[in-house]
Amino acid sequence: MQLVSIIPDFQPMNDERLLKKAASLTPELIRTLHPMPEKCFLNGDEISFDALSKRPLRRGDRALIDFGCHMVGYLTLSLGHHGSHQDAPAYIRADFAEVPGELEEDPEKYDGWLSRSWIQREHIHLDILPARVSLPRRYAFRYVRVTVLDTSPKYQLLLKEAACEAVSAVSPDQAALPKVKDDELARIFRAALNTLKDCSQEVLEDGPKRDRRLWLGDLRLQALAMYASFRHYGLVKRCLYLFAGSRFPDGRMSACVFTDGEPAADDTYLMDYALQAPMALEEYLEATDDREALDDLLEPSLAQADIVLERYLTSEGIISGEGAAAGFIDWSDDLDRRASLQGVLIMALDACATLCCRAGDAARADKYAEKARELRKAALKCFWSEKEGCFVSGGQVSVHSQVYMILAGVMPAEKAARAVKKALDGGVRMNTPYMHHYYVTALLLSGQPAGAERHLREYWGGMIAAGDDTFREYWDPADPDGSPYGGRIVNSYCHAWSCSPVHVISRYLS
Ligand code: RAM
Repeated sequence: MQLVSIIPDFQPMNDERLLKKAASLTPELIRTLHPMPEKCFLNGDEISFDALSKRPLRRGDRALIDFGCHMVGYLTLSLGHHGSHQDAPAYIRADFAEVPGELEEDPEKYDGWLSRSWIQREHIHLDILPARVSLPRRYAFRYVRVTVLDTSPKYQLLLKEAACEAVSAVSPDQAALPKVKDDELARIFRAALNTLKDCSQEVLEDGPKRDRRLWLGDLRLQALAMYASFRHYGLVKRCLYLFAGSRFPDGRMSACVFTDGEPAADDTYLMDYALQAPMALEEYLEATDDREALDDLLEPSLAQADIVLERYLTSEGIISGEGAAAGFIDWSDDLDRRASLQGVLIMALDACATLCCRAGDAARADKYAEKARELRKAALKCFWSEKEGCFVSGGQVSVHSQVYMILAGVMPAEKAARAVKKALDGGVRMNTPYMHHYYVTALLLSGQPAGAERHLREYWGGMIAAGDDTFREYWDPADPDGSPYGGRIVNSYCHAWSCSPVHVISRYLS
């Protein structure tokens, strides 16, 4: 499934008042100087940084530096020379990686559908040594590999210092570790917290390596994790205002907003992402009771549900084919999304009803609640299969359909466990931590807490067992190197939607 939407001459509709408020909430980034790395490898052999810094390096040498933890920030290298006079520029390459596997890939061979410009690689000429070189971009990394492409027969290069300044809108000591049962859960919580920290920049980015911007589906899970940890409410509020402040001309919220320079809605609409808006607003208000946000964001958020009701529903009250084509749900080529999207719509309608109650508009709240009831009935009629003992969407059994029917309150509670089991045995599989999060919450909400905990330990714990200290955007334990983009070198290994264990562990497992 490729996600590339191009609408010729697309002009977002901007609300300057909301965007101004969003701008006023831009956080001051906290800058932390990272200590020099201890662990390094020279041409594959372990060596201390101290020893490495004294080793003359020549053409073909590769120094791998492990900073010991994932970070987002800027790198400065101090380089010197050894031997006779520097009679030619030194030429080096720096490859940054969040996980070691990225360094095993050849960027030249990547031929996927996302731009190769995301690959964190720099080529640098050093005309004069010694030199201090600040590398040009902000990087997301734990590992840096410096390859000496050339010096000359007269001199060698010295890599004397590698200093990193990490940036984030939050600091680890602003969040306490909840009381958890054991070390395994503590490790999962810490990695999820690191993930959230490194994605917390001037906006809640989806991934600090890629795409480095706001996505609405990711934002909702980050926000939940934020309320349970760093509590940077201003940053969440800023993101909610950005989505409301730059939209499609017809009022739909974009799946993603570009935030470098003037904020601008992307011309990508994902129905289930837009429907997160009322839910994310309700959760924000539950955490903050922020009246200003309710006043400003109520209408743009309700509009997301109204538009779907008007545009993407059949006369039977089921998501239409056109609607299904505008959904995301999970990275999956095979998935029939209709039942899942129906579930998301019902959840959004429930949130709209709660928002209207908050705003003191009981009549409007009733309308949304009534609509949600209608759509539940329609879903049961259209998707439930007595023969299969589970929900079937477009003739297909998937875990996704069961999960969203549970979350939307369509699944009869006593049937949930069997339906999920049926879908797990041969139904369409889940691929992203995003979907696995909703699976875990569906188990929690359908009286299966032990299964939820087991799954969280197995799935997120599997990434830790693979060596990660932040959680990646895509993880299939059966295919650890898989990618939705046509190459794992562009995958993000510290990804917003994967930080949800912070919320789940704090709320349900501690
Ligand atoms: C990717 C990003 C992002 C996700 C979208 C649907 O580009 O990984 O996190 O929300 O897809």
